[in-house]
Amino acid sequence: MTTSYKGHKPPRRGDGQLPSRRAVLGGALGLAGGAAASTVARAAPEPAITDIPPWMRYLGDPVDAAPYGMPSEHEAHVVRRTVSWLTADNVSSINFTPLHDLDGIITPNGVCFERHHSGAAHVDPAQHRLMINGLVDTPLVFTMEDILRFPRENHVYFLECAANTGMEWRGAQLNGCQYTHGMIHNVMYTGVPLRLILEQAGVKTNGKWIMPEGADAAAMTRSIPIEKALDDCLVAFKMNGEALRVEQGYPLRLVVPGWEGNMWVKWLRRIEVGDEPWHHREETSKYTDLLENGKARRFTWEMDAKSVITNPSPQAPITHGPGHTVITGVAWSGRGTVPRVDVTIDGGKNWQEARMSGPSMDKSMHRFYFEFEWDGAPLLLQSRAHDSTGYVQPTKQQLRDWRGVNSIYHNNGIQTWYVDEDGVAENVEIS
Ligand SMILES: Nc1nc2c(c(=O)[nH]1)N[C@H]1C(S)=C(S)[C@@H](COP(=O)(O)O)O[C@H]1N2
Ligand SMILES: [Mo]
Repeated sequence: MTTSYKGHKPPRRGDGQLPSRRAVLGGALGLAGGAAASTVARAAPEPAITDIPPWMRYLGDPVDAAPYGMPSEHEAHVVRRTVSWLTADNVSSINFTPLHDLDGIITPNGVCFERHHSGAAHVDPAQHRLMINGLVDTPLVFTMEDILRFPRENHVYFLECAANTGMEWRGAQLNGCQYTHGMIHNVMYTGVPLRLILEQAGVKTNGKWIMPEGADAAAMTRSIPIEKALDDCLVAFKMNGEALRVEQGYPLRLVVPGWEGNMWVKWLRRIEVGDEPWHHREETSKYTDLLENGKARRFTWEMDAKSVITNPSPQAPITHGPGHTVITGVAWSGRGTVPRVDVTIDGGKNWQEARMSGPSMDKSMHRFYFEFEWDGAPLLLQSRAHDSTGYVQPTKQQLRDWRGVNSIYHNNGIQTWYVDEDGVAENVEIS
């Protein structure tokens, strides 16, 4: 099988953060497959199973060895990573979720990506307060103990930074789904509906917007319409059953389901009610899309449907050679569920429906799988999400036709991985 693609060998697992050449493929790949179903096992007997391993010869750790459990030492590579040239300092910074090392739909707390404008604040919950002020009948202040006396709810939601995949607007750049798509996490939140807290203070009839404020040195603020605040926003204190991590806003964060991550104010200390948006920095100079005609898209809150193949991908090559191969990835939509994801192995000539697996919840991540017989020829892998509103994930070129290339936000275009004969994957685009 031939292709016009000429590239270098991309870095192997673990060092994928080097920007790859902006590879563009003009080539045509035929459809792989057709091979007879192969066995995925090896012939018995084998010493690794017939010999007694060291860990069967001695007693294991006592139950008090790890009061707070950590992953196996063999999983030490499953970590958040930074991109050195992207983040000059590590305080106003970003790191990335290792999507290629995860499965299912829940992001473990220790690897949820972090985005801080002024570092992660260490807040004493005993001294922490949440104030509701502005256009309300009674300005109120709540302690953490007060918050825990409201009825609480549990919901699984994804949080995606609007800048996720932002480095790819002009062409394929970062070599790994951790770097191209890892500004997302998906956890179960326990929290109080913001509506109940606002109702206690009594929103005045001219109260049309809220402005949440963080207790970090950035004092992060955003304007959110009151309709959203009263609909499904949560004031959350737990993630995946345990207290929020410091990095995620301990002890209190705002959850704004389906909307861009910047609005999910961490270390939440104050919510002001107003009659118009505040036009703060994060909704004027940042988190807006400058179009070709000089106008900017603003208040683009909802995250459009998106998907990415996490395995194989540049940090997770196919190592087993040709034969039965499992492709997997994640999909999400800020407008609902993702009932369908299509996968192509030939750069979009033929699409096949992937198998969705796991709970399908509104504004949560979804997991898909696609199993096939790999004939060992190069692959051009893509996935395409369809959300519950009928919206279909666009190509990157469609996005550029609509919005130009000035923005770094809201890039939900279809991702392509080129996989060579050795199973090594690289971030490319198809022209
Ligand atoms: N107080 C405060 N809240 C904040 C931020 C911040 O810097 N300070 N960063 C925002 C941005 S830009 C994003 S994408 C999300 C990131 O949430 P995470 O750190 O849990 O991934 O938090 C948002 N909330
Ligand atoms: Mo963000």
